[in-house]
Amino acid sequence: MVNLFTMHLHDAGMEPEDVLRELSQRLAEDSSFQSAKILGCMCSAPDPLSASVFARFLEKNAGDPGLFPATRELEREVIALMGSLLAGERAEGSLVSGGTEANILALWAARRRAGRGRRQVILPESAHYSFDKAADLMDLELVKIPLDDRFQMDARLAAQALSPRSMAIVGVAGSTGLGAVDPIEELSRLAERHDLYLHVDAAFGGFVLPFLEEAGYPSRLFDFSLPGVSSITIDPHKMGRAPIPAGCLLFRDEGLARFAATSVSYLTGGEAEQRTLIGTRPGAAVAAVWAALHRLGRAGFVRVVREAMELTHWLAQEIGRIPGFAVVTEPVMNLIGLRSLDLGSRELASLLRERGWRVAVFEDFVRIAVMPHLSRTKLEPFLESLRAIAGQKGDVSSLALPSGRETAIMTPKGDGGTIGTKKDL
Ligand code: 0PR
Repeated sequence: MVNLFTMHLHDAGMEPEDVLRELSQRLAEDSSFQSAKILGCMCSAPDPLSASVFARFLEKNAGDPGLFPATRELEREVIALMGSLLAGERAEGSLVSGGTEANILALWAARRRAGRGRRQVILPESAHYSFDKAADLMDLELVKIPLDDRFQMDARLAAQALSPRSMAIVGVAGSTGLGAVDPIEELSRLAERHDLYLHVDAAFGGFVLPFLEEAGYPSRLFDFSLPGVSSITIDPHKMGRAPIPAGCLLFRDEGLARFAATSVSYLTGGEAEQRTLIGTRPGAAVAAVWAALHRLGRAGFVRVVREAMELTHWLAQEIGRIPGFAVVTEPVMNLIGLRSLDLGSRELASLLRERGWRVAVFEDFVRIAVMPHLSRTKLEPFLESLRAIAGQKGDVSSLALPSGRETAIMTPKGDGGTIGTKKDL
């Protein structure tokens, strides 16, 4: 282990082969998607073409369209393509670093739209912690709405929570823990009725829901076909097969997108408008997403989703056969909440970790993200590990679940909020 306190730059600079040797040795200690031991992560090994495209266009800066107009053009196409997936023919937006940035940007636009005095955001308890960051940054008041027995935001309670201070509603289409989809149709009606900004976080679900029906599974309405939806987060670096970093925020139309704009006058090309939080952005990510979308095409994404869903249902069924284990709820997309009756989720995760498996840990369950780097052959040994753990712990057959819980153990301390009293707007 290097002593970080005494570290300093190498006097003469190292030889390239020494740099590479050391990096390969050291980074080999990380988990890899190839090992297929990563079970809890919403990212996957990217599409190989998309990855090589990223490496090829490293010097492009999507933050300076005057210098890189062709990159800007590609980005507009990528936005149009993703817009078309989400029924947003007039969608505008930007590629960003990921779901966190997209969600912060959405609430920033919502705040600018609302003007002074309206700072309250209604969102489900299952919302990703990026909204806590956004609230802290912008001094917003979050009102977290409990989930129903299907782990979806209770729309009736959301309606009751509205107040004259409300500025936005957030719905999740593919929750971080279980992939649950909030009742976006009802939220859309609420947003329209009360002139509220409605942001849909489909960071994960955005590349799953549009293909589910064609893949043979039921889907849900969550996109711009619902008139109240103002913006959508959809992350190419999750189910979109693109390398990290690639997130995306789409606005319904130009009018809404302008709430995220900052004008910059001195960049190459003169007066320009930026619609992102960060300035310098990887144009390589734009090219990589363009490559993934074109390479896979609709058929490719349907295949990815169909394979992931088949594997998910198979795994859920196999888990159900192991005494003492169960899935928290019937999978909606390719995420499984795995629960042990007699072990806490942390304990279960650490027993799995001892056997090499990496899962995400929530309060009541561990999450398995059935991503494209997994297959039946690769998951059989995982089931063996579960059977071994079940054998150690003895048989337990029934399962009682507290309803409506999807709380991440690591939820940061935000000032949260309580359900407001019903007030007419
Ligand atoms: N919205 C939802 C619904 C998410 O699940 C996530 C992250 C985000 C927004 C934020 O996305 P970024 O992390 O791209 O900013 N969901 C994953 C999670 O928290 C992120 C992740 C992915 C974490 C891979 C670890 C990992 O190895 O589980």
